[in-house]
Amino acid sequence: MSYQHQNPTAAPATKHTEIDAVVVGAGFAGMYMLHRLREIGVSARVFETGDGVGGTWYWNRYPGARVDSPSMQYSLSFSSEMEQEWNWSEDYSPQQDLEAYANHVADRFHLRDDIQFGTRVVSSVYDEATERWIIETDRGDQVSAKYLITAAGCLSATNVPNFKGIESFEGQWYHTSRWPREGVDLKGKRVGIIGTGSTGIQAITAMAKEVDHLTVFQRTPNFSLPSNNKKMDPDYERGWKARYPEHRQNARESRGGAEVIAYPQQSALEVSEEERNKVYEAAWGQGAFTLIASFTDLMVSKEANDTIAEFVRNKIRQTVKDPVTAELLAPKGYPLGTKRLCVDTGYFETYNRDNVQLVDVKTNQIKEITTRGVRLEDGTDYDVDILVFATGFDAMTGPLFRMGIVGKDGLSLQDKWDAGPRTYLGISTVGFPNMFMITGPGSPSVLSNMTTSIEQHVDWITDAISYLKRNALDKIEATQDAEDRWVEHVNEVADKTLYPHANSWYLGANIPGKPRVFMPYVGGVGNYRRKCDEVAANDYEGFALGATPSS
Ligand code: N01
Repeated sequence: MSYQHQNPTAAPATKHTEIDAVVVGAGFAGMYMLHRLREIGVSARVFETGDGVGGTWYWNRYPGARVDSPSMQYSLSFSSEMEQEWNWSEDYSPQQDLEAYANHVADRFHLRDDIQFGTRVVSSVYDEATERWIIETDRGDQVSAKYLITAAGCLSATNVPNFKGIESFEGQWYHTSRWPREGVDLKGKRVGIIGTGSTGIQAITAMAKEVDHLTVFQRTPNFSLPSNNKKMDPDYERGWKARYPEHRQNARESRGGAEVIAYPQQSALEVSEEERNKVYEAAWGQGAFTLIASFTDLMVSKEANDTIAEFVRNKIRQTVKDPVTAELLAPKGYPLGTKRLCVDTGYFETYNRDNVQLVDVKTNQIKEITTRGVRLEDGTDYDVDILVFATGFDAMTGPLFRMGIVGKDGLSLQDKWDAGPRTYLGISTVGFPNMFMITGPGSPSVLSNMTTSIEQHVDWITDAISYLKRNALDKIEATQDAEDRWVEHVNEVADKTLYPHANSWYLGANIPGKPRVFMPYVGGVGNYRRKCDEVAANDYEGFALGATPSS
């Protein structure tokens, strides 16, 4: 696959450029949004911090970066020609393939003409006098837009913990989501990595094969399932393509935005231990998230969850040869799936290598970064040449706050969400008229196959703007009552599950001081879509619509 990096980009916006819509971010969400806005005759400008398209797949180029939704489903469905013509090389695509695909989308639909790269939105202020958004960038652009559409992703605001002494480190350090395009030469190096979430697990597995020595600093072990990734079987791909519309429809109606072959019908507690383990073994063999769909109650009953958690812990114990390391890697104290499940390609086996050492930084925390590496509370020093932070993101709200969004009455989004995000459908928030969030907090977003959820939001937003146009309207804002009821519903469904039982980034628990609120909507992609469609069919129930005096 080849693509051009130096394709044309939109000319910088001049001061006070007037435009219908500003879209922030040129990942799959921003690109598809631009495409749809053009279709309905809405002028748009996309601002993108990076110098290329792809969002997550532009930034996260650390060794081992790979998607954990199946390639045939983690892709855009809006163009059946593209769907048929594009070929994926593996069941679970590596970053390189996904970035190439993103570039293909941009080229195929000539999207770069309206994307301004290398430009960060730093301020987005709603001007009540003109009822327009004034958007400013770090390159001095000032644009006035009727609509502000955020497409900056849920996991794009990087989190580097505030470790004492980090500035004194004399080696090189990197956050995984800001990995240099030219790569990092790890050969012969002593590397330390902090963090064992989805990113750490992938990076550790890949880097261990390259480095001289790898020290893994683990605070919380994670449940990780084998992907069983392999080269794409051309027959499988052909078969899938022959029934693409049906597969896509099933994904749209599913719980998680990806087609499920068969939904479970039984509780894990209804069957004998022997029968249960047989089901788990079969699902383990199929790989990735199949395991969590083995029984109906794994995410709602602690007792049921304990059975699957112990099954996975036993797999870890069987894989890792050193029993002390195995026990440190076996997650305890939170239900499986309540922190994002990880998917790997030989992660636990990595700890059988002579050049990999696991260090527990839960009981003996990181005290500081020294000139030569990492020092723990008890004074133990680990000297490294390169330090890698796989320490995650200020999820969901972080990317929005970094855009400097200020709505009516001078209220910043940050202040409005001081106690946690409040939205209607995860798309809109009271006090911020004509602002749409793609995969915002309160929508299935990170609990789903992202491409399915992105397309659903973009289509809904496009329909909403078309509706306004058709009815000579140009103002849309959630009502307080609708927002309050939606927030209540989001919390209610989350509280019926085990999700709130872990310190996860879903709850903001990874960022010191962040309010503890469960952010994504756990009610399922299919149910959520039906609710959104119902709102639209009822003339945008729960929204106040209007026309600006000059329109
Ligand atoms: O980030 P994370 P991530 N001292 O927040 C540790 C998606 N994704 O980048 O758990 C020591 O999950 C932290 O420890 P703890 C996916 O949705 C998808 O890995 O807070 N350690 C944790 O181990 C994923 O969930 C894909 O105790 C510290 C780690 O850093 C999301 O992105 C691939 C620390 C952070 O884990 C984020 O994943 C990759 C400290 N002070 C990512 N601070 C695929 O599709 C943090 N940690 C495959």
